[in-house]
Amino acid sequence: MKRRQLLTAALLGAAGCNPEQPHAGVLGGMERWNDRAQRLLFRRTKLAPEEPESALTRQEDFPVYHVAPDVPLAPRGWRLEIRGLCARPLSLSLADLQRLPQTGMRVRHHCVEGWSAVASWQGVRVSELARACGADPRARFVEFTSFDRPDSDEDDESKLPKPYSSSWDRESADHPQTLIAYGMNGRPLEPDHGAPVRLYSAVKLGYKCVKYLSEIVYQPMRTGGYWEDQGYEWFAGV
Ligand SMILES: Nc1nc2c(c(=O)[nH]1)N[C@H]1C(S)=C(S)[C@@H](COP(=O)(O)O)O[C@H]1N2
Ligand SMILES: [Mo]
Repeated sequence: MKRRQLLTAALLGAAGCNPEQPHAGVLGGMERWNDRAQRLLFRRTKLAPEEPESALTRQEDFPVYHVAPDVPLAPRGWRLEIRGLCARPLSLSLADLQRLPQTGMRVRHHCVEGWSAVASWQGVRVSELARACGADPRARFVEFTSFDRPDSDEDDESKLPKPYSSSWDRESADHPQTLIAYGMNGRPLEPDHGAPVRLYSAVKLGYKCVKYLSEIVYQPMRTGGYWEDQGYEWFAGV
């Protein structure tokens, strides 16, 4: 087993979760209750602290994660698709995203595996994209999907493992410190960290911040995600 899988197994063991049925039974019920409580407590205007420049982690010391065996590279003609419950579905190139109002923040990243690191991030707010596509208020959830996919010998397209993804509550997605980031530490986002663009937020744990982003879907119901489907907490607020 890889280190990540071992840690996952340890965490699931400690939490008493059954990885086969992460949302079933008493623990599943407790988790849904906990999600609701966290959503109620979450304040969309409360900002996470900005870190001083001196706290920046050296780029080469910022850990790198992807589920694909090699660094995922954007497919030719990559665009970010925005669809679902919205008035004007969008298909945006990197240049299109860079023409939208830019926001920056220098914040600390928190991974459930216990490490944290600081970088500055440049990009466009998800709330800005919600405005641009006319996202419906009935879309209480947003799903972010990547082109980062675990390895498989499967030839049948329909049986391939699902790409890395995560679904969010709309409040957290629309938080002012939730960005579609195309820059890290003032330079174009590198393939290691999710190029061409990634989701990045100061209000969620690392695994909610989908790298190698390909699609944003506004939806009326909550779905899971790569780690969420394996028993990790769904709300995962910082
Ligand atoms: N597509 C994709 N996004 C991902 C992951 C991943 O494996 N694939 N790992 C997540 C986890 S667990 C963390 S902590 C952060 C790590 O971001 P980094 O690789 O830039 O440090 O990305 C998150 N987003
Ligand atoms: Mo993580």
